[in-house]
Amino acid sequence: MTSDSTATHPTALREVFVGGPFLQLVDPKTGLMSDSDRLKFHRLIEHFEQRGATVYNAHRREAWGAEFLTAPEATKRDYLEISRSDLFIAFPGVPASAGTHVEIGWASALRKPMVLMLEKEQKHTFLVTGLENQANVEFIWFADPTEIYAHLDTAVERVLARSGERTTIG
Ligand code: 5HM
Repeated sequence: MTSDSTATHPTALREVFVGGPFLQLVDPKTGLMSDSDRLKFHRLIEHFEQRGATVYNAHRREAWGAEFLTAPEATKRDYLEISRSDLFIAFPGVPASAGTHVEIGWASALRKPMVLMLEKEQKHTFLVTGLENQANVEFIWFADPTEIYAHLDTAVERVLARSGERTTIG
């Protein structure tokens, strides 16, 4: 018998950054994201927090639209949080989220293990779908966000196992 809490989750994840479309999901009338969009991020955040990780996520930090930071403050915090994270995970978004694509560029250059969740049968930019040979990334393709969870832990394990290996970017 072992008291090692990592026994059931062999990979220790300390800090995780969760990114994805934000501005386009904020309803101009209410100034807030819808409940279903919040739930999509909330479930992902919870998944990693239940595994003991500290999760950085702007949507929650900025109260789902109610407490937007200034652009310079959000940019600074996101860059610092991605820099310190062991894992970057994001929805690039359909339509593409401009901010998330900037973050994917940062995470690639910082050589962060990345998991990107892409929507099946939708258009995604070549510079994301072509990232596989350039950066440490796993893609999860989904039609419905609930499908993500069957593949998530395996994708995370794979990128973490490869971290430290040389990639073209960085
Ligand atoms: O361009 P868009 O809003 O979709 O960019 C979303 C990404 O930018 C998120 O992953 C989030 O980390 C960051 N972001 C932020 O931190 C975006 C906005 C609004 O554009 C914000 N804070 N207020």
